[in-house]
Amino acid sequence: MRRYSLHPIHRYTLELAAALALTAASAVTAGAYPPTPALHSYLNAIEQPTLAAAMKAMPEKTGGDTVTAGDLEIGGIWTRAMLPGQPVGGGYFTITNKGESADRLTSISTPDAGRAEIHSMVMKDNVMVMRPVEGGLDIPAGSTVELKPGHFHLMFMDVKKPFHEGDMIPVTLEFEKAGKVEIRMPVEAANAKGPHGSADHMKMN
Ligand SMILES: [Cu+2]
Repeated sequence: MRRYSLHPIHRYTLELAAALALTAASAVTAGAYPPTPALHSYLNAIEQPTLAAAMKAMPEKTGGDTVTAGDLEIGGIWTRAMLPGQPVGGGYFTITNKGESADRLTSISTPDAGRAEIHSMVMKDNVMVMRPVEGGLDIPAGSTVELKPGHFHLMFMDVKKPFHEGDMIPVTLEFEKAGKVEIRMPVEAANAKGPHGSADHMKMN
């Protein structure tokens, strides 16, 4: 007989509680419609400790999803909230090339910005300035390339609506070999230094 650490019915309750909490939270945040009476009675039926346990059991997210495309693994994905009227912003992630041949990130697009470029930081007259990376960003075989503040980064320009903390920005990356890869960038606080849950992020708090 198989032993469960939690009786199946309790596990189900936990999952249900978590799902309902998320549904209720997004319904309230979206403001599109109020939580339905049925949802209310479900929530009332769930004991507070159960709900708290369910919330606690959910894993901490670090920079959204990790996306695999061929030999490439993209993780630590994040972007930053913008101030009202700020038309540009950076995008960050880490690309690991587990393959035997180099690839190259050639273009970026998102419905949330008019334009997106890959930038590097270079010294010019003793000042660090941003520059578009000509011909794309090389991802050498067996290496990891980090896009982070002060280094390589994506630059979103002509942003239609300032990115808001908690939003997800859909971005299409295009690689020479791996082709088109869809990622979702979680929007962190305007003063964040790294993806949620990372050491850099912790230092800020
Ligand atoms: Cu830039």
